[in-house]
Amino acid sequence: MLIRRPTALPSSEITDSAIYASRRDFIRTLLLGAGTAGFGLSHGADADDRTGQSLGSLINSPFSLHDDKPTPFKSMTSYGNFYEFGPDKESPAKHAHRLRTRPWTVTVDGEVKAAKTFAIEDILNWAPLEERIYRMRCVEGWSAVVPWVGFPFSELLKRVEVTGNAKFVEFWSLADPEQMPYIRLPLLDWPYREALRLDEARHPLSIIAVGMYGEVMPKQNGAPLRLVIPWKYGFKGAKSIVRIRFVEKQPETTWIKSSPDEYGFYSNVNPDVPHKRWSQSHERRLGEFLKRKTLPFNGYAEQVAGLYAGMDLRKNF
Ligand SMILES: Nc1nc2c(c(=O)[nH]1)N[C@H]1C(S)=C(S)[C@@H](COP(=O)(O)O)O[C@H]1N2
Ligand SMILES: [Mo]
Repeated sequence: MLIRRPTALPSSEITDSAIYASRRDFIRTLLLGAGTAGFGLSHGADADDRTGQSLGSLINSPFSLHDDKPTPFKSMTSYGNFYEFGPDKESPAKHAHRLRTRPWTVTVDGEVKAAKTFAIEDILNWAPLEERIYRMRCVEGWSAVVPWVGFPFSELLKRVEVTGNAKFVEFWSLADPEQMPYIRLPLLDWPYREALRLDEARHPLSIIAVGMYGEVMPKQNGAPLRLVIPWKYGFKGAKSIVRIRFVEKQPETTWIKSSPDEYGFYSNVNPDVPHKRWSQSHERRLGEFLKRKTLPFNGYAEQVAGLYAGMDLRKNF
């Protein structure tokens, strides 16, 4: 997500987006003071922090892409968004070491017959872990190819009984000011919350990721478990999830609450629908120089376009 301070304008990141005309944005950027950095060039202090914890043998997923080469591990761990650890792209790598990932539980409640709380150790045994090489596209214009490790979200649905009222599912991230220093600032409406329509969550491409590059998830990427929805902008993938709630009505999410005219509920990657402040037609892969064309549904149209049949994707952006 992009919250930009005025001095950061000469961004090598997304030239198209370096327009922030409205007074409201200006004030917001002053308040929030986010910075930007060159693509794949700058690395946080703790950048080379492989977790070194293997996840054992992994199943190769038929959903993996093999045409693009994965983004270097170091780029994926040193450049990213995790506002609980600060608004700069380098903040997560600097501060996420403060996150404690054990003990860790995930509570599943809302429109379920009985609420349940699962320990991470059990979740890791739900299903054989798969390697899923996915494209990822951030709403701000950068992209990556990431070998995630995880299992389909639908594994959860085998373990809770959702009621007939459940139409949407919310994902809540941890919000602990002791571990996450920026929770004390009103950068966003904490805890970070995202949501999907239930049929989107059930889609076989939707995964809960517990690792990447064959290893336990680095803290800055959302340890110990996060959501990955490859056809949507990256912000839909809530990190460090502690609560999953099934609900009847379309929920309010963190970014929509922060800026409803800029971030939509669906946020399917769409090169034809610009963000309010910049084009979405192209993207820059982390570690690369030339931009490439952004693909509808981030290249997953064949698999997911049917979920949105008959919907106006400009209105439902
Ligand atoms: N809890 C939480 N989850 C989050 C974010 C965040 O700030 N907090 N940022 C989102 C955004 S904007 C992006 S692009 C991705 C980045 O994931 P990555 O750092 O693994 O690339 O995480 C998403 N999940
Ligand atoms: Mo993002």
